[in-house]
Amino acid sequence: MVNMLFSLLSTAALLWPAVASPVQGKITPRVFIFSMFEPETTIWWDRPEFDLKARNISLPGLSPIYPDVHCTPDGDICQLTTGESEINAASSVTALALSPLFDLRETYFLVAGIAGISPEQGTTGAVTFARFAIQVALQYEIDIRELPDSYTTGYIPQGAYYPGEYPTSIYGTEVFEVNANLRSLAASFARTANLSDSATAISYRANYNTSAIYQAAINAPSVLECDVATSDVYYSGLFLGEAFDNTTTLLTNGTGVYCSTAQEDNASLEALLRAAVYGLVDFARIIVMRTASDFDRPYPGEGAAEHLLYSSQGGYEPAVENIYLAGIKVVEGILDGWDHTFKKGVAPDNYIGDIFGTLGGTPDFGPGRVESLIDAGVLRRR
Ligand SMILES: *[C@@H]1O[C@H](CO)[C@@H](O)[C@H](O)[C@H]1NC(C)=O
Ligand SMILES: *[C@@H]1O[C@H](CO)[C@@H](O)[C@H](O)[C@H]1NC(C)=O
Ligand SMILES: *[C@@H]1O[C@H](CO)[C@@H](O)[C@H](O)[C@H]1NC(C)=O
Ligand SMILES: *[C@@H]1O[C@H](CO)[C@@H](O)[C@H](O)[C@H]1NC(C)=O
Ligand SMILES: *[C@@H]1O[C@H](CO)[C@@H](O)[C@H](O)[C@H]1NC(C)=O
Ligand SMILES: CC(=O)N[C@H]1CO[C@H](CO)[C@@H](O)[C@@H]1O
Repeated sequence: MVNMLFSLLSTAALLWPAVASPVQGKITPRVFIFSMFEPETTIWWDRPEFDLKARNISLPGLSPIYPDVHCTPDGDICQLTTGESEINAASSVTALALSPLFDLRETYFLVAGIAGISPEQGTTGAVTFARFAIQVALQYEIDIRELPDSYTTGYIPQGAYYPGEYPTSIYGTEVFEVNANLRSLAASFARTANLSDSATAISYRANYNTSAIYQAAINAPSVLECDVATSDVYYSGLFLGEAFDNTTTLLTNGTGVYCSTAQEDNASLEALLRAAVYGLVDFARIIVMRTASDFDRPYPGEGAAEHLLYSSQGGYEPAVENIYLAGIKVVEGILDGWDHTFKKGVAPDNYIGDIFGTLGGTPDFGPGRVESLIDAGVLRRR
């Protein structure tokens, strides 16, 4: 493993000047697809619409196992594979955002990955578009065996004393809000897709029919507008699902809808936000699309470990396929509407940015700019 890593790194280092020198001017992609791991990457390849393997560009700072950005010949469409989980996503997106090879000021970013799904909101194979990304596990945690009886979950917001209390220690990456008007446009493009499903997914999801609150789980996959929870820990089960659903409600002041669950989005958005502060990217041009590969909790009567480790949910293949089937409609919608809509941008009506109000405006979640900077330890209370 160490040897492989070394040789990948040194290959990237050797290729760097060779690849960089022929670039005339900067590459100005109209759409940048963010994939997180290999199946999400290759599902876009060998397609009739465009050839992402035409240009491979090594960038310092990318993952050692995904060292290249892939682009079409004209650079209109590019793809980054971040690597999985928060650290990989933050590092890779930072490297891209700061790269001198790209001009990303007019670029639309399409985060396109698989995810878990709450059966209260949707089903496997569903395609979700988020307005909020919530870093749900950025909390204190006590093992359930040492937990006071009155606590409903082992997760306690940082700086709080009880689950459900608003955190008073703020890091700044807890919640991100993206352009809701752009999200609706992207979802309308995706709704023209014929989504994939599988026989195994159909029979597994039928098991959720016994609970009245899981009726969204038993329908065929569709396109949904609901929010994404980010956690490095790949969790499963009723209580964690409920706990992070509660966290989503708390951190978005009741606006967010806990729906899909993944390991990267808060990190990718933090990296884009930092670049947006310097005008390198436009934070109003981000689409977070997650397709559901599995449920975040078992069906009534099934054990959590059985559900996570042994069940055949049948959602993985359709979820990966639906990244392309729905995503291509979004990419084509942006390219087809470039001249009259997307070049100038889709103005947001909602607040966009982080809990600190870093990009300006007043956050519609959180305790407000001043209070959150106090809770971050940056400002002092007068
Ligand atoms: C780009 O990388 C992919 C994946 O490694 C490879 O299949 C393709 O041939 C490469 N393209 C070029 C032009 O070298
Ligand atoms: C949708 O896809 C399914 C299977 O992939 C196919 O059988 C069906 O004909 C398609 N429907 C439309 C309207 O294209
Ligand atoms: C739920 O689905 C299962 C499996 O398909 C079926 O056996 C059962 O009758 C259904 N129950 C209800 C309440 O619809
Ligand atoms: C989530 O919040 C509800 C309402 O406050 C509460 O009844 C429930 O116990 C909470 N769930 C968990 C797992 O903390
Ligand atoms: C969000 O909720 C917190 C805690 O309940 C409250 O202090 C804050 O003022 C609310 N923020 C907004 C923007 O409504
Ligand atoms: C739990 C965790 O590691 N969360 C990370 C989310 O992303 C930001 C940076 O983008 C990190 O600061 C957090 O630590």
